[in-house]
Amino acid sequence: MTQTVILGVIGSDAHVVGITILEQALEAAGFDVVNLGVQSSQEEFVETASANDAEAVLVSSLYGHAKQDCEGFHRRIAEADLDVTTYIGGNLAVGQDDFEETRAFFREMGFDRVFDSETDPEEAIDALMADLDMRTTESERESQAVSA
Ligand code: B12
Repeated sequence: MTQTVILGVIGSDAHVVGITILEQALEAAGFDVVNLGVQSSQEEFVETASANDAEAVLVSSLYGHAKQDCEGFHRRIAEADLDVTTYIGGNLAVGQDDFEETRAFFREMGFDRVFDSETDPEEAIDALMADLDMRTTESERESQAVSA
C-alpha cells in the first residue's frame, strides 16, 4: 500500500530548493507525496494530512523562525485526531546553534525526528521507512489481537 506524506515549508519561509529535492527523493522511494510548497500555514498541513489520510507530515524551515512557526502545531494535530509521524528539518534556529539543543527543543515540542541542514534525503527516507513499518506492525498486532 502506498504511504502518503505531506511536505511543506512552514510560516513565511520561501526557501523552496530543499523540499523540491525531498519531494523527488520521496517519490523515487515510492511514497505518495503531497507538496504544499513554501509559506504554508499550520492549518494547511493539518487539513491536508486529514484530507489525504496521511501517514507522515514533514515540515521544513530554513529562515530561522521554526520555533515560533511550530508553536501549537502538535496541539492542532491532536485536536484533528490525526495519527501521523512528524518530522522537521532544515536550518531550524538563528545562527550557529548547538544542534543537540535544537533537536531536544523540537522533540519536546512533539516532533518524532529532527534533522539538520546537512541531512541527506536518503537518511530521512530510511528513518521514515523504519518508523512507518514499525507503525504498520503495531497496528497489525493490534488487529490480530482483536480478531484472535
Ligand atoms: C537560496 C537562499 C535564499 C533564496 C531562496 C530562493 C528560493 N525560492 O528557494 C532567497 C534569496 C530568496 C533567500 C531569502 C532569505 N534567506 Co536564504 N538562503 C538561501 C541559501 C543560500 C541556500 C538555501 C538552499 O536552497 N539550499 C539548498 C538546499 C538543497 O538545501 P536546504 O534548503 O538546506 O535543504 C536540505 C536540508 O536542509 C534538508 N531539509 C530541509 N528541510 C527539511 C525537512 C525535513 C523533514 C528533512 C528530513 C530534511 C530537510 O534536506 C534538504 C535537501 O538536502 C541559504 C544558505 C545555505 N547555504 O543553506 C540561505 C539561508 C537559508 N537564508 C537565510 C536568510 C536569513 C534568509 C532571509 C531571511 C534573508 C533576508 N533577511 O531577507 C530571506 C528569507 C525569505 C523568506 N521569506 O524565506 C539564512 C537563514 C539563517 C538562519 N536560519 O539562521 C541562510 C542559512 C543564510 C545564512 N547563512 O544566513 N534565501
